[in-house]
Amino acid sequence: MSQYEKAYEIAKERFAEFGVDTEAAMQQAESIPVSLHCWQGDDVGGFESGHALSGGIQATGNYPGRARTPEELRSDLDKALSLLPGKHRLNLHAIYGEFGGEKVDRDEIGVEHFQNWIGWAAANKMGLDFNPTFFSHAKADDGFTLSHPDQGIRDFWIEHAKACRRIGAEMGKQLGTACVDNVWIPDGMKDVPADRLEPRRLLADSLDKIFAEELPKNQLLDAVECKLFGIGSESYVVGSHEFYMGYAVKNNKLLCLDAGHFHPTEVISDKISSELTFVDEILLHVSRGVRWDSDHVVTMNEELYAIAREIVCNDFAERVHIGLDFFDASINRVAAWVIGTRNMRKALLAAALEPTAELRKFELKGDYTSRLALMEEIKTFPLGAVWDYFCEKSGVPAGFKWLDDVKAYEKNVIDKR
Ligand code: RNT
Ligand code: ZN
Repeated sequence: MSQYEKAYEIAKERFAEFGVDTEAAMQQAESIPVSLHCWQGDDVGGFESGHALSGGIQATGNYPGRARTPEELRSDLDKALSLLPGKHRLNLHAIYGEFGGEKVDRDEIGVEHFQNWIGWAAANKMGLDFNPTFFSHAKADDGFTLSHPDQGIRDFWIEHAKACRRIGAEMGKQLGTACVDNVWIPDGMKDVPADRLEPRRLLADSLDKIFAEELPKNQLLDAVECKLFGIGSESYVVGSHEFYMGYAVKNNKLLCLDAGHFHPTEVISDKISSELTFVDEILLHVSRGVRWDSDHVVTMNEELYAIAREIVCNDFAERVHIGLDFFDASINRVAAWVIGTRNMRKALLAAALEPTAELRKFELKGDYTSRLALMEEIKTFPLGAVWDYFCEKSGVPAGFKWLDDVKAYEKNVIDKR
C-alpha cells in the first residue's frame, strides 16, 4: 500500500462520518470536462504572421521558451496533460490555425486549417472548443469590430464569425462532442462615449446575422462573453453583462462568465444559479483577476471553491461548460497550465466531497449556527489526502512530484528553443 493510499484510507473515514462517499466523489470530479485554453502556451500569439496582441488584453512577462509552432504547442500540451487527472477538452482560438505559411485572412479560414488539431484531439480522446479571434488584426486596430460604424468592417468580422461557427460545427461532428464556440469582442471606448446605444444596436444586429445559420446543437453551442472594461476600453464596453445577458436569454445562447470581467468585488460563483434559472447552459472562463482583468493563473482561493461547489452541489455539470482563461508569460508556461488546471480539478473534488445534504438540513431547520460551524470545519478536512490518491489512481504524479517532470521538460525541450 502506498503512503498515499494509507493516508486516503484514514481520510475516507473522516468524510464518511458526515455521510460523504469519497469513491463517488472521485468519480464525479474525474468525469467533469475542463477545457484547457491553448493560448497559455504562447502568450495569445497564434500562428498568423505579423500582428502584436491587441484588444486590451496583455500577457506580461518574458519567461523563455514559449511555443512558436503548432508542433511545439501540441508537445507542451501533451506534457501538461500527462500531469493532469480527469477529463479534458482543448479550447482553440481562430489564430491557431495552420496556414502553411500562406496569408489566409480571418474571413477565409476553414476547417482544413484545423485538421491537425482535430486529429490530435481525436488521438487524445478530447473534444475541441473554439473562438473567433476579433483582435490582433488591422481591422480591429481602432477598437471596434462587430459594432464598428463602418459596415464593411462589420461585415468582415461577421464573415469571420460565421466561418468559425462552421469550423466549430465540423469539429463537433468529427469528434462526436459539441464544440462551444465563444464570441468575445474587444469593442469599447477609452473615454466617455457620446452614444452608448448605437454600437449596442449594431452589435445585436451583427450577432443576429452571425447566428442566422442553424447548426445542429449536438455539433455546435454558441456562447457570448461579456466584459466590464479592458485596457483602452475603460469607460465603455459595448458587450456589457446586461447586453449579453439580454441577448442570451432572448436567443437562447450560452452566456460566458469570465471571473475577471466584473467589478473587483463581484464574483461569478453567485451568478451561476441566477443565469441557469433563465438560460439552458453557460460557459465559464475560470480566471483570476488581480486588481484588474489580469488573467493570473488560477489558484485555490475561496472563489474557485465557490465556483466548483455551485456546479457540483446543484448538479449543473451538464449545463456548465468549464473553460480556463489565463495567460502568464512570467513563469514556465507548461507549469502555469498544470497549476491552474490541477487547481480547477481539485476544487471540483473538494465540492464533490462537501457534505451538502448535511449543510442543507441545517439551513432548512434555520440552524445557521451549525451550518457555519460545519462549513468552517470542512475547510480543514483531509482533501489533500483524497486528492493525492485520486492523482495516483489516475496515473499522474501525486503531490508536488509533477514539478520534477516539468523541470526536466524545460531542460530537455523548452530551453533548446
Ligand atoms: C478577454 C476575454 C477572452 C480572451 C480570450 C483570449 O478579456 O477574457 O476570453 O481572454 O479569448
Ligand atoms: Zn475570457
